[in-house]
Amino acid sequence: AEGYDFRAIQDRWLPVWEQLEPFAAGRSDDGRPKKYVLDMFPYPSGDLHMGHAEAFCFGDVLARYWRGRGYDVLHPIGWDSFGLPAENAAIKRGVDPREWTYANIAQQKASFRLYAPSFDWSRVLHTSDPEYYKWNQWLFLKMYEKGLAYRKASWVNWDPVDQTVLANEQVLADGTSERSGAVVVKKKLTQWYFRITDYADRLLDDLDQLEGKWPTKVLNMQRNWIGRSVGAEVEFEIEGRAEKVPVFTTRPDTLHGATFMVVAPDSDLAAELAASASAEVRTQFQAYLEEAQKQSEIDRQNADREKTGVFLDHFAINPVNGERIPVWAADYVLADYGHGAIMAVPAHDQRDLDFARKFDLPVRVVLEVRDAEGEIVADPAESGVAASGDGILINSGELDGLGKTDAIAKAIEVLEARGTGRGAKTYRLRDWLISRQRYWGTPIPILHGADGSMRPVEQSALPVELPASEGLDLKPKGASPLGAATEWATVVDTETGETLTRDPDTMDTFVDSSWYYFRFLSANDDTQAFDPAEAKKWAPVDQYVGGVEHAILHLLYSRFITKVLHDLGYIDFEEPFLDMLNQGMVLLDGAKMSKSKGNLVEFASELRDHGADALRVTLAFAGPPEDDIDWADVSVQGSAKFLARAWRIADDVQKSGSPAGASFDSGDAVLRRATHKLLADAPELLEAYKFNVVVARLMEQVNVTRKAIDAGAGAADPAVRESAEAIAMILSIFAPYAAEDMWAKLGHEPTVALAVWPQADPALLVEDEVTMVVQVDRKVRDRLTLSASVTEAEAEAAALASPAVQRAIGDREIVNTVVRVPKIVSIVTKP
Ligand code: ANZ
Repeated sequence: AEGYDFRAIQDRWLPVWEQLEPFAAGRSDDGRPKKYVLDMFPYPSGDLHMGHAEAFCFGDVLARYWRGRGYDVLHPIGWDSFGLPAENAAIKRGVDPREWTYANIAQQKASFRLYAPSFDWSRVLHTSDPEYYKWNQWLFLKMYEKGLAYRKASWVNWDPVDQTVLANEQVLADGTSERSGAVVVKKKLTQWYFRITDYADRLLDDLDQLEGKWPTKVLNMQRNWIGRSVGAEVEFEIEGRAEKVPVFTTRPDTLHGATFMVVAPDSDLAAELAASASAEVRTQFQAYLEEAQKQSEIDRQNADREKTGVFLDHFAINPVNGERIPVWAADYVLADYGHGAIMAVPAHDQRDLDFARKFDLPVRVVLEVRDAEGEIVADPAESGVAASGDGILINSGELDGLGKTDAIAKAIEVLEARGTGRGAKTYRLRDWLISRQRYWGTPIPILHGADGSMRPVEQSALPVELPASEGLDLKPKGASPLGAATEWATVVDTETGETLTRDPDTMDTFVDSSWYYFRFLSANDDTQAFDPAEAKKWAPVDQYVGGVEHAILHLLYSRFITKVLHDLGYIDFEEPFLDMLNQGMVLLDGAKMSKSKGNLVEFASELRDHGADALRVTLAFAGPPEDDIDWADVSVQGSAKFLARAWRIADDVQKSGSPAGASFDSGDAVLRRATHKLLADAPELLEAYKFNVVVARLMEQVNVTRKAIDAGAGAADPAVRESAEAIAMILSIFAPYAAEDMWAKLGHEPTVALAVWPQADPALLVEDEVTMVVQVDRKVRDRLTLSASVTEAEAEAAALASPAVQRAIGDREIVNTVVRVPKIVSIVTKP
């Protein structure tokens, strides 16, 4: 057929590529540098959607770009295929979660096939394959050995709809579940944790290395999430209790102002103190605890909430002045932050002040704080406003006269000398709760003895495979459905004859995705999780592409596991993802697309109607990749027209009979300059993620090439072929099919994807020079050689700097200067 026909072109090249497998990484053993370019792997919850189309387009642009620069690129694909949606679909429709999952994967694979990201298909992984999750279990056991995986009973976030435990990270700011939307409540359960808090400092400090490479927003979200606070741990004696109680404070300088102590109602300490209180206090406390447990953590931290609490009938001793202070339980203190107990300093802390005023507790000022005018601020007890700023210590013994910072240091010194406290840090970060009471996940490889003992499953017995779902009730009940698979769950120790029970819980799927980028290096290796030699060659990931919704969870866990693998000696680096691009969202009419809103643009139908190339060019051209794309504002037809124009250039060159392989040192000079400018600029633009600018530059290049052909050079001009080849190579990162067809028309073998881009010729990048005439009082006094793109100011300055011009002006006054760049500067003087 005549003309550009995207369907014919797709049909022509897809089988050729599949035959060639040009994207298998590591095939060239010629010492070329490597790049590991990775898109966050998809969850198989249906077919691919426009969000996938966008993210995988951008990842592929970068992968293809680096190949064009001569790199050996690893660009793998896999599926994050365990998790709740499969299970929920199974419960709703009675299908097997396994069948549902793998059917969706097959559909997504088929869509990817036509969309044609340059994946290395020889390394495909699915986290729900035993070949994959075997290594989750291996990782778990390594961490168990190191004490990094442990079990404890604690208050956990409980999703009453999904009937499962949630990690802190899965509870949204409004206290609802990220998954079901239900209001999350607290429940005390024995669960498995990964000790990520051991790594808090490293996770925080190493973020500095990513500065300028990761989006600032993501770095800050991680910093806030880890939430390091620096201060002191102070030990308070409690009358009638043998052991002292530590509190965490950022303000040890205010110790002399501590007039009461507050413990979290849901802490063990509160329960213990209440137990030895009067019957009346016990009843009050019980009622208060029940009330507190209904509040979300967010509400409890809300400073504006009316303060509530119960006096626990106990007194603590302030270690710096021996003062006897009452101990209260109040829900504004959280059980799992710091030590779950605080020293309350109402004069200098607003929450404590609100509480003191409500319950009539003493307020003692220990810092003289001044306002902006230099006046001492009003007494907090009267004003109701805590004096939280810096000031001079008073009423504080040896701290008197010091400023806040010095007093903090001195207070820590004093505490340490007396053995009643020390400098300390605390973190907002909690240990990672990894057990789930659900079916569709990796079984935890632990066996429980009847006596409550635990033993790890032998490495040689891995994987512990999931039993079939048939016959199991998958409906969430708060206990894992695996417990009911009696045959599976019961193991008899062959040596001792002891009957053991398998741990029935499965792992959080964030465990699966915390190390999958290592598995791609050795996806088919059944002897190890990954080969350290392969990791040395390919890892870390040079370029990661994915949604900002993973800014905390997935990225923090991945960084943690990378550090663990480093400490275990498997790798020699500590950060998994060197550069990161967070793509925006694809919207429609300014709104997020969703099935329920009925405003879904279907990827499959866009792909069918417009083809992969037009879709990809549209996504890349829509704007900076970090910005949202409104599908109502883009023109896929416009992209298709551009592709047809580009393709026709190669078609014209082919028809002109100009030979491939001719040298490019002649031909239309203006066109050659444009081509080389494009070759020079594209890399820098692409590395700065300015994909849209590069598409615009390609459009321009197509236009100037067409102009050159029409203006007489004709399609046989070597400069036209040179331009067409450059267009094909650069266009191939956005529109691989059209570019491949162009490449063939230009007389080359497939595939353009492996053609290394030519270097721009520096001689052709030198800007044109022009001769500028300088007149003084209408007489030509000098001729200057200047850049054609000289500005008016530069031209005027150059003219005035000319000795010949200065001589001609002499000491007369200049009354007028007319500048016409780049031709003439005309100076008029006062006679
Ligand atoms: C005395 C004090 C005096 C405090 C003062 C502050 C100001 P960040 O910065 O968020 O780490 N605190 C400690 N543990 C707590 C818990 N489990 N629940 C609620 N509050 C807790 O906050 C640290 C401060 O928050 C600590 O320093 C403690 O109050 C309180 F003028 O101690 B401070």
